[in-house]
Amino acid sequence: MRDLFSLKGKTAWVTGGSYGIGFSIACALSEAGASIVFNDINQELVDKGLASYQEAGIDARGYVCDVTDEQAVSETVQKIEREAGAVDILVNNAGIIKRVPMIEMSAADFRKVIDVDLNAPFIVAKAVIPSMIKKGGGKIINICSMMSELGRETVSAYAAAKGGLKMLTRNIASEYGEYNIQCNGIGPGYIETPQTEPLRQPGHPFNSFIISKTPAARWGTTDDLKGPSVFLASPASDFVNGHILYVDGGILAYIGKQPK
Ligand code: NAP
Ligand code: GCO
Repeated sequence: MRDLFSLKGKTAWVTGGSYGIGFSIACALSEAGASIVFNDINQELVDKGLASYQEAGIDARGYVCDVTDEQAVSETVQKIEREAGAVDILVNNAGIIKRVPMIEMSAADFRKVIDVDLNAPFIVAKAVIPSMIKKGGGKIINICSMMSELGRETVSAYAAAKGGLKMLTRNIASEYGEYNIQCNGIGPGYIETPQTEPLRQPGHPFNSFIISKTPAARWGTTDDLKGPSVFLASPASDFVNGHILYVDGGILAYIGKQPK
């Protein structure tokens, strides 16, 4: 049973893995035996990430790469393959959000969110799949969202991107499953990271709202994503494909706490 969850000898690339959810997932994959590579958008963040990995006892490799830049991604894949070996496990984690009422949002801002949250996972997956096919298989985990299923005010671009990422996940599973590539998604609920910090400010109404919509009656932590990530990255999920695993404390199953 232990071997089912072992990532020994595997190379895992976590995009945007300097901190937040990506960093936590990378630590979990490392604990399961994988070698970790990550990228971030500038050297300062990569250096910050390298220091954090070192502090966690992980000998990670970091690369400066904007995941929306197809040329940069292609060059980074070549560097990773030379220095760390071909990517066995890809976690498309890098993402942004812009919270703006839709009719006030510029088309440029809408496009930027789509570019990072949907186009980039396509670009990076496209870059690593050929080597996965040559190696006889691989694992792709796309970090989706509650907004892959639900909408809410001010997140139109993000919801459109994450809804699209759900279907891109299913399509990669459909198109490359015959090469022993499993492509699944993780849909985190509301997690305590820099991305949600604005929503968690003291007195922000969203905080009590989320608690009322979550059966677990708490915000998630990045630790909550560790087990599901190892599962989807390991042989334990070799017959799981095109699935979005929601790690949301039950939000999607719950109408919300009844007013007393
Ligand atoms: P975060 O704290 O904002 O971290 C996102 C990471 O992605 C950062 O390291 C960021 O670097 C990097 N990144 C952004 N644009 C990039 C680009 N073009 N190229 C390379 N790296 C880039 O976010 P998070 O909360 O950890 O979320 C990580 C993923 O989980 C995202 O896809 C997010 O949509 C998703 N998610 C988050 C939650 C939540 O509640 N937090 C829930 C569901 C899903 P910079 O610092 O330079 O921007
Ligand atoms: C928001 C939040 C959410 C979370 C996450 C939920 O503004 O609604 O940022 O989008 O980040 O995606 O799963």
